Amino acid sequence: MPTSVDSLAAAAAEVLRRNDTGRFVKPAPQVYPFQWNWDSALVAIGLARVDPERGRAEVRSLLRGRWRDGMVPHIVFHPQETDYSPGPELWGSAECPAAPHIATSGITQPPVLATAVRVLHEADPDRTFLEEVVPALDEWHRWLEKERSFDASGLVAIVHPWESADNAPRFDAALARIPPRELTFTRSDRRHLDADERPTDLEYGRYLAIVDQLKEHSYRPPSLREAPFAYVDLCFNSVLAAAEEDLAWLCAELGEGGDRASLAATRIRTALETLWDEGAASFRERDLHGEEATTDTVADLFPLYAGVPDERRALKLFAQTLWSPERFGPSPDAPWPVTTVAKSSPAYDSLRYWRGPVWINVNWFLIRGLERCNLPAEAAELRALTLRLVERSGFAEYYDPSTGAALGSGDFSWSAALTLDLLS
Ligand code: 2M8
Repeated sequence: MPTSVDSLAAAAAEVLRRNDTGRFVKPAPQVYPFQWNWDSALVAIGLARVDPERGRAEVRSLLRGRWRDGMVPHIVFHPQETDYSPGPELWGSAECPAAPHIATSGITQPPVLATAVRVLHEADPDRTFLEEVVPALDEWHRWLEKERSFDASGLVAIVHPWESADNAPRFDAALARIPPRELTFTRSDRRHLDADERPTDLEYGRYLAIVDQLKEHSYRPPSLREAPFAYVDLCFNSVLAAAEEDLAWLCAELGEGGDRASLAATRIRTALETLWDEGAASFRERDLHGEEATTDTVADLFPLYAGVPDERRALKLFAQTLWSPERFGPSPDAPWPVTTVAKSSPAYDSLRYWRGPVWINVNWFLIRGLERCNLPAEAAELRALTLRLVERSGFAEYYDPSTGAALGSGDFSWSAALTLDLLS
């Protein structure tokens, strides 16, 4: 494993080169052979540090999968790869009126893209590129406003766990209401990864049942109340608030009014502020269909990333929640932060995917959030531990908080990309 900053950066850049299909950077060498939405945006943020032109190509490539109504899909099935199930056949996007020519999924993912475009522009200004992509970013954000808001607060709902950290226990109660459908294919993740580190078949059956129901309406449910799953995810909303601000910034660069984006950002941030829970020292999210949401997942801390808490709340959230040894922070038996589920939660599992392990993208969002909320020393501490983890165990998809061992896929693109950003 590389030990110096230079060799760590070189190894990270090499992972991105190896995962580059020529058309897009795949999230991982084998497990994820297509183009995923927030993976590509995070990859572009890393590429901004080493090869901005390639970063711009990544953004263009993702936007090729854009739907006519503005949605940027969660997966673009560029045709040359097939070793992934469920693949394009599950979604049948060709049957949907708004779909593009290229096969895609019918749902979206956290909108990090405007932030990636801003990072690219700050690293290597390119006005022509902004003129090309800013209208598409604006349309996507407008689509979210139109299709996914459910009241005047500006908050939006996701309609499938795949639109966020899919297997997180915060979705368990909502998912329990969905009768699973039978799996009629062999899961490709099982060919590459240990079953203990991935969602169960029962969860997959429910994910597929939601897709079946959404597909009946070409993935545009008549209303969120009628969608089988509708959840006000704090990760998604915080990413959107920051992305709207970044979009407003990009519009200003172009000399255009970014008023809609800037107003949207303020509205979402104000709404997030009201979700603060003083007793829990964190934010609280909710299931739109009224079930009690499972709390104590790392999404509760995401409003930090959007700069929502004032200094007092941010400090309290850090001391009592993010860095608390019983909850998300380092402890003698689990020294690697930040866990994706609080260790005190009965749902905590140090091995399984989004149900406990440490993720580099989550740490990256929180580091930016701590910086933004005026906690630079705390941000530096988390950054140092994150880089130490990567140095020790490589660019894994996720990590065991107790041992620091690599879990999921190796050579994971966003872990490499965000390492480049953290080093810069
Ligand atoms: C994971 O999701 C896919 C389904 O979309 C899967 O489990 O096969 C999630 O971690 C998701 O957030 C991520 O974008 C994707 C690719 O890395 O993998």
